[in-house]
This record gives sequence, structure tokens and C-alpha cells, in this order.
Amino acid sequence: MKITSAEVFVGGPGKNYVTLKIMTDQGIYGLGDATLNNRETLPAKYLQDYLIPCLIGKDPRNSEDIWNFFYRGAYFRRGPIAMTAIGAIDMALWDIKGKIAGLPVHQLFGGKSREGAMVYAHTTGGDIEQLLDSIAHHQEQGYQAVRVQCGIPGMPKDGYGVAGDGEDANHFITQYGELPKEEIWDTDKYLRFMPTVFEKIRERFGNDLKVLHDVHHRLLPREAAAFAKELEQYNLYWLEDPTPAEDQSALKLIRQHSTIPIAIGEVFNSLWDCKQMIQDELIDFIRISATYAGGITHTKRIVDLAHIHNVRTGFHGAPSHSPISMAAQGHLNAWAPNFGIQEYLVLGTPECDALFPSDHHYKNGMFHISDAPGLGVDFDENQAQRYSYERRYHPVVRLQDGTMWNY
Ligand code: CS2
Ligand code: MG
Repeated sequence: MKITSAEVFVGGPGKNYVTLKIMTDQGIYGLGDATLNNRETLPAKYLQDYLIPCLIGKDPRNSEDIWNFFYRGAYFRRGPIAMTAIGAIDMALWDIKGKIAGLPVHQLFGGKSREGAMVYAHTTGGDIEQLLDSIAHHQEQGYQAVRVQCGIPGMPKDGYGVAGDGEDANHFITQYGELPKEEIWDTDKYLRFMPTVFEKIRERFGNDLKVLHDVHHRLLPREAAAFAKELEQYNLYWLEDPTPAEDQSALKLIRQHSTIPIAIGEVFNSLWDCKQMIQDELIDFIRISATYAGGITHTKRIVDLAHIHNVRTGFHGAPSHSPISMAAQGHLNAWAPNFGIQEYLVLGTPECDALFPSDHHYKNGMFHISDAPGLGVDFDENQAQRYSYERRYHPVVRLQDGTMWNY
């Protein structure tokens, strides 16, 4: 069996999805996702200029060898652009493998360990009342777990993860600007206010609701340790990215002061980035994604390392991942013995469903993977003609005196 050609498409409804399609001499094709949020053309170009020419003629069944050919063979290893591009190839090769076997991809890892995978949604509010309404709305949709982000009094209402005035908090997703929007951050105000939010959530919704919160890398280690200690009483499911992830030894301070579960990893793209924090058991959930961390082959390797260190999965699932990598993660979630939770926003528009038809579905707080062979997602090239690339940027963050901070 041989790879005969491969093509990259960039575009989608409101998103610059980067979709790779690998064709074989036996008519079977595989699909992969290389959507590196807000830098989408770069993995696309890397695929077109460097990786696809080497793929032609290779046996698509040898996904491990092909992964290593591109990883080891690049000399300059790792980084989000290369790992996202390699990951798309890897997903497409697992898709082909499953189609050859006539089996859904999770069967190739060891089958299902659970029927549905618990997911969490994003809830948000410019103020506490709006946030509580948004949580109630999501509970009505069946969610057992929600991420909560709230506007901070005295700070502009459009900070990270927060619906601004006039935005629909129940269907809010971060909008990325044509140029980087500048947000303002005030750590003291945030640290004083957030505990009152969790208090009100527990008062209104009780203890069963799983509550998650994303600090989005904003705190210094000492601040994060004090915050984590204070929040322990509210029994959070996790506290995400309390500090910037580059400095993993900083996490020791948080661990020494609190038993709050910590979730980190969405900005990592390889096992080597998260090895220390997994081996030293400094985190409880690993947040890598199949999109940015080299596809299924490499993500599974990280999941296996995490398993022996009592770290559960909590894959990144922001709406920027296309349904192809959400399916790749769905298959890993169905299998992983150390599955924790999956970030998943039911915002699927009819346009997105038409572009990526599949039978995977959300029901009552759970993601259910279909038994279709391969990844179980298709790609409609006619629909794809409707879309093209539009440049977008993440916001940037400054302190009130103008100092640059971490988005
Ligand atoms: C986030 C993301 O989903 C999350 O937990 O931290 O919203 C993140 O800001 C984006 O994926 C950045 O590309
Ligand atoms: Mg996050």
C-alpha cells in the first residue's frame, strides 16, 4: 500500500481549520487536523513545503516509522508548528489504519473502557449573576462539569474567557481580532474577588457540580500557592494553568501548600515539555491535545506516562480544534484507563457539521464516539470551497501601568 498524494485545505465557518487529506493507491484516504490556533498557515506551509513531498510512496500503515522520520529527521525537533503538522499526518494515518481494519480507532488501542466520556463546558459572566445563570443553563443541557470564568469588578468586562456587555454568555466563545486586542489585568483584584465567586456557586448549586477554573497563566508562583490554598474549601475539580508553564519547578510551591487538583499542558507540544511535571507528580490532569502534541501516536505516549504517575487526562478542546482532532481525542478518551474529562463546547453549527460529517455526538454531559471505521469523521471538499483563510490574533495582556503580561 502506498501514499499517492496529500492535500491541505485552510478555512472553515468562522475558523481557519487546517485539514490534511492523505490519499492512497487503494482508494482509502485519511484525514488529519493541523489547526494551530491563530498561526494556521504555518503548519499548512510546513506540510506543503517539507512533509508531504517525503510522504509520497511511503506505506501509510507504518505510522510509527513515519512519525519518527519527521520528528527525528527534522534535526530541529519539536515546537508547535512542526508538532502540529506531524500530528495531522499521524491522525490521517490512524484514520487509514482503522479504515483498512474496518474498526474505529479506539479498537486499535484496546477498545472502550467506558461508554461515554465526561465533558466540561465553558460558563461565563460579566458578573456573578450572569455567571450563575450561565451555569444553570448548562446544567439544564446535562453538563455535570463546567469551567467558570467571571468578570472582575474594577476591571474591563472583556477579559480572558469572559463575555463582555451585549455578548450571549450561554454561547460565548473567545473572539480573536484582526489585530491583537489589548486586555488589562490586575492580579490583586482578581485574587480578592474570585473566592467569592466559588462561594456563591457552591451556595447555589451544592457540592455535586464539578467546577473548573482557568487562571490562564496569570499568577506568580507564590500568588498561585496562596490562591490554591484559599480555594481548597470549594472543592474544585481543577485549577488550570495557575502559572506560566515554562517553569515547572514553580509548581512545587503550589503542591507544598495545597491539595487542589492542578491541570496544565495546553501549550505543550511534546512529552519532553511535560515529562518533569508528570514524573514529579506536580499535576493531576494533563491538558495536551492531539492537535498540538504530534497526533495520536505521541499523545498516547504522554497518556501512558501520565497513567503510571496518577495523572489523568483532561485534553484541551477549545473550539479551535477541528472535529477531526476532537475525534482523535474522543478515541483516546474512550480507551484511556486514566481518562479524566474532556473540554468540549457544543457549539457545532450546521455549517461545521456539513463540512465535517460524523456520527460522534454529545448527550447528557458525555461525548459518545461512533463505531465508524477509522476516526469516523469525513470532510466535504465541496463545502470547503466556501471558505478561505482570515488572519486572526490572540489578545495580549498588559498590567494597568502598561507592563506586558501573560495572555
Ligand atoms: C483555553 C483556551 O480552553 C482553554 O482552556 O485556555 O481558550 C486558549 O485560550 C486558546 O485555546 C488559545 O488558543
Ligand atoms: Mg486553558
